[in-house]
Amino acid sequence: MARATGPERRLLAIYTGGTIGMRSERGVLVPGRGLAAVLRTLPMFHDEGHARACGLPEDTLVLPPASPACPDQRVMYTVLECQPLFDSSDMTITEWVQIAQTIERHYGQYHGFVVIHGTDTMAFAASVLSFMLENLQKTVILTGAQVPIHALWNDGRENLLGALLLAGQYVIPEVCLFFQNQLFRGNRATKVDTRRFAAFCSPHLPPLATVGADVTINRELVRRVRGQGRLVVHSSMERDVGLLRLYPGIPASLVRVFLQPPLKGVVMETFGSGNGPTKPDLLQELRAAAERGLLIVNCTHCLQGAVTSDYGAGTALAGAGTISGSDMTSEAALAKLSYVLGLPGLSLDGRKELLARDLRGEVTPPAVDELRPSLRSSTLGRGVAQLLGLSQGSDLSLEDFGGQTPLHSAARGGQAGVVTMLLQRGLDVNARDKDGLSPLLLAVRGRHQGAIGLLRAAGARLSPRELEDSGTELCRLASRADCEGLRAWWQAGADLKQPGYDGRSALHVYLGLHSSSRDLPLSGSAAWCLT
Ligand code: ASN
Repeated sequence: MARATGPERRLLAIYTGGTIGMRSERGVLVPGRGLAAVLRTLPMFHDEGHARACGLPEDTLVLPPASPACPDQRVMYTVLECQPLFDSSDMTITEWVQIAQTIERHYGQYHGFVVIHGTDTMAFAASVLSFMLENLQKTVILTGAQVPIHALWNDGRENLLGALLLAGQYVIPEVCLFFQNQLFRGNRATKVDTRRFAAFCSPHLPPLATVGADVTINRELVRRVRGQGRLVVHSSMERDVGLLRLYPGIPASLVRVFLQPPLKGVVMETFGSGNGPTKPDLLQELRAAAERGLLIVNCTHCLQGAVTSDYGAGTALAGAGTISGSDMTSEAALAKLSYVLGLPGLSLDGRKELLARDLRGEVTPPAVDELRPSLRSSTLGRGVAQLLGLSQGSDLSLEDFGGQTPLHSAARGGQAGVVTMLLQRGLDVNARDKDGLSPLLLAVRGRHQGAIGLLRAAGARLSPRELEDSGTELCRLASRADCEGLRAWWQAGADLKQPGYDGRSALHVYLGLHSSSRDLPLSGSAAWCLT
């Protein structure tokens, strides 16, 4: 994840409908045309003077500068109004495929994409788009509103402006959903309120970013682009998928009817941690459907928590051939089914295997020991156990599913003693996990001076990629006079004079806020580095 560079960022805003642009007709809200014309009249959405001075084309809007210090950094955007516009209750896979194809057609022309969408099915849309868009290297943000943008008191302006600013200023290569100052991973979000402006939540993953006086990006949560593969749009999503919510006493005959062909996959919402009735006739219907090849994914109807194998009433469903949906939202599970069933040439087992895997960050992968019983429970625990001789002869450089070694865990936890032992055992001090992160970076984030010192003494170096964003991070720390944070970076070898995204170094930022460098609350090495 990087802060976008360059003075001009170009976005495409795809307006599909939803409350944000709705008008009241005969007492009810219906989709309204002409959103771009409305935005043009609102100074927060369009700087007419700048547009004239630059001779921007008629269809291009430009935001005022986000920071007065950088008047040349502008987010320009074009609103593409779909025809027809929808209340999102009418959106289907067909419309979402069209959105994905629109992004594909314009992928080279724009730095990022905002999809303006109704909120009712926005979590479905974001989930489907996350699977359709493979190798995404640009930011895609869905947003909308609970109240139309024309209303005096509304959430549409804030939501749309936030989405444009985030997509324009940051490269977050995911399909995201922005609402009420929070940027969620799209396939982790769900709508939880019909009226409140905080309409969405993400029960199993914290926001990727939050917007207040500052923008805080949770970098460690943002998925990394793997390789340089070009964007692939999977348009062949399976439409014959369904959602069945169990309720106490649901008759087996009803389940039988629901599971009939042409249905090829179903998300079954179950009780609690994935439990359901254990009536033999109902289990028999599920078993028969699974045996003819219907994919049945078990998702809990609870907002929080995952499907487990704690209860007989849950294992009975697994025994009937259902697949655990773990902590996926039903929206994500349905989209994933549609995607997996749409992939050509896979065996039934191949599809089941894909359903169980984390493909787009939609599910929390099972703990290492659940999948590899021979390994100890956590990376750190494993490393320590091995050091204590509990598993003599095993490989200390074993990685977990994120590619992290025991040294990563020890560094993240600031366990100086364990770091020392692991280094003595010859673990690679510069090992990178699947996101390219080293133990040293994790120690810096945790501000563990002891661990940083040990790792540095053993030859640890921050990679150019890890340093990529450090200028901006250092400026942020300097703006808060965060001596401890700056010292951790300095100790790890970062150049504190490195410019941030707007060309200013941590020192510039600090001096801009405090009249004299003599006021620096930074002591010792960090102060020396800045001055
Ligand atoms: N019914 C509207 C829609 O989903 C709700 C909204 O956008 N707030 O299009």
